[in-house]
Amino acid sequence: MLNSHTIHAPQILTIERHILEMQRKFPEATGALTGLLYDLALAGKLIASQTTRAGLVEILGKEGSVNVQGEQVMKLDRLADETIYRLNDHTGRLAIMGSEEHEDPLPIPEGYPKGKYVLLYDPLDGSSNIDYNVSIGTIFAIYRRKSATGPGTLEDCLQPGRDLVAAGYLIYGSSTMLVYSTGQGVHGFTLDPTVGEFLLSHPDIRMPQKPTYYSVNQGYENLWSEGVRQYTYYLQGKKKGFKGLSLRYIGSMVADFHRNLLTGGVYYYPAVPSQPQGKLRLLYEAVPLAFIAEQAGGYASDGRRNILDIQPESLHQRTPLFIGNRGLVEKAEEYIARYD
Ligand code: P6P
Repeated sequence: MLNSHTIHAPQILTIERHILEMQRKFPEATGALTGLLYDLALAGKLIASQTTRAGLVEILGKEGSVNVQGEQVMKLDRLADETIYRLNDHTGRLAIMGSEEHEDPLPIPEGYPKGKYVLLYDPLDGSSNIDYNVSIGTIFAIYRRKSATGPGTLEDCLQPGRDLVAAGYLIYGSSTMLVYSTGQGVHGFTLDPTVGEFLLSHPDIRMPQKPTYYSVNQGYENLWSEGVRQYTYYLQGKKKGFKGLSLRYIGSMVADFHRNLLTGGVYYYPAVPSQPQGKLRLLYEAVPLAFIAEQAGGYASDGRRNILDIQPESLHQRTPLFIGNRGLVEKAEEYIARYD
C-alpha cells in the first residue's frame, strides 16, 4: 500500500541495468557481452569528458599524423581510439579488434586472455568537425569470433552484418547519447553528467513512418550518377506523387543518422568518380548503422543490395550508403536500377 510519503519517481533505468535485463533473455549468456557493452559505455563517458571540453584542454587541432584513410588525425581521434582499445585489450572478452585508425586488426596483447567477441569501431566519426563544435560520434560493431581459440584473425573481422551480435553508436552533441541494439530493438540512453550515468531516455526507438529529411552533400550533385540525381529530384518533390522533404546535412554521419532515426528520413553518401566505392567504410560505419536502422524498422543499401548482406573483403573497404526509411531507400534502389 503506497502511503503519502512514497516517492513517485519515474522508473530510472541505467544502461547497466538495461543491458542486464536484455541479457537475462539469453540463459546461456556468460556476461561477456554485458561487460563489453559496459566498457563501451565507459569509453563513451571518457571520450565525452574530452569532447565537451575540446576547446579548453588544448586538444583541438591536428595531432600531425595521418591515418590509414589519409585523413588528418585530430588529437581527439587518437584519444578516442586509445581509450576504446585500452578499455578492452585486457578484459578477456575480445579475440581481436579493428579500428578506423589502424591499417591492420589490433591483436589482444600477449599475456591477456582472448575472448569470444570481435570489436570493430570508428572511434570518432565526423572528427573534421571537432574544431567547429559540431556533433561527432563513435560507432561500434560486435561479432562472435569464427576462429576456435587463440589470437583472433582478420577473417574474424571480415563478417557480414547479418552475423552481428550487437552494434551501436555514441553521439557527442548537445547531450551525450548511447544508442545500441543486441537484436532486441533499438534503445537510447542519455548521459547525466552530474552522476556519470547513461539513463534510458529513448526505449524501443522506431523510425517514424512519415519521413521528414533527406541528408546528402548537395555540393557533389554534378558528380553523381544519373540515378542518384533523379532520386534526389524525387526527394525534392520534383516528381509527381511526392511532395518532397527538407534538406538537413550536418557533415557528421552519426548526427545526421541519429536525427533521421528519430524524425524519419534518409541519409546517403553515393559513389562519385573519384571514389567509385563511396567514401564511407563498410565494416565500422555502414554496417553498424544499418543494423540499428533495420532494428528500428528502416533499411540500408549500397544502392543495389542490403548493406547487411555484403561479405567484406578487406578491413577498410568502402561502400556507397543509402540509409533510413525503408520506402525511401528502396526508392533509391529503383532509380539507380532504372537510370544507371
Ligand atoms: P563530405 C565524416 O568525414 C564522414 O565520414 C561522415 O561522417 C559525413 O557524413 C561525411 O563524411 C561528410 O563528407 O564529403 O560531405 O564532407
